Amino acid sequence: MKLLAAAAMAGGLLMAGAANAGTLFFEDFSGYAPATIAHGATGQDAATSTSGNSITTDYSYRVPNGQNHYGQADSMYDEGTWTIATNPIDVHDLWIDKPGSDPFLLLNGATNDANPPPTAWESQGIAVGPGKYSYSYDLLNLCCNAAGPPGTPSYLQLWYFAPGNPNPINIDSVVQTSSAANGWDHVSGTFIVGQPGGVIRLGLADNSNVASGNDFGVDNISLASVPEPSAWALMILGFGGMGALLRRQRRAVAA
Ligand SMILES: [Ca+2]
Ligand SMILES: [Ca+2]
Repeated sequence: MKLLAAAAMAGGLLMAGAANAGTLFFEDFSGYAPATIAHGATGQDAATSTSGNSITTDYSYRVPNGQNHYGQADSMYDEGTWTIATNPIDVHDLWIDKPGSDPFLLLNGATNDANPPPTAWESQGIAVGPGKYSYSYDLLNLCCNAAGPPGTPSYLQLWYFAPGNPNPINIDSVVQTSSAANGWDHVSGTFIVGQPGGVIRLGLADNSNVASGNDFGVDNISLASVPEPSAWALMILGFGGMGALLRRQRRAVAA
């Protein structure tokens, strides 16, 4: 019976370990209604989706309604603008024509080279404990403007805020040098949150101050916890305990 109790406890620990390993945040930009987003607001825009996720940004919102030429009210020719749409050419006639029905975040990177640069996208607060986390997102080059410098590098920065620290902590930097707009790049990595954990926010900025070639599509932003080695050790011990119990039971039946 003692062994049974030990196996049950190991099983419980196994369950706890599995529950900790999971997605904490996911944004696919499918739950936002353009009509509810303040139109033309300059800086500090905010929007909430039906999923409960929210966006804050220093960029200015544009309605994805097909006005895609310079001088039209809702085109994204202005630097530092954002929208959620399914086809980039609907808001900028030099951007790629990518017919589809999956909405994603479109950013015309700001040329403001303030340090830190203006926030292009930032999530709501996400409560976390200390530990290791993984993130990933999909990145699409919307450009390229034939009049821009060939191969202009563009940078997107992902960051988080640690408790009590007003300064963003950078967790990745992505450089895009492609002058041809093609498929999605999948970007991923891990980072550590120290004691005592707290509330973090994920964000994106454009670190390039060149107007042509800093235009991005972003989708499927994800944050997940990564089990610690100690958690894995407990899970392996749990499997070992279950194995020992099964072996003992088999011997008991044979006898
Ligand atoms: Ca999407
Ligand atoms: Ca641009």
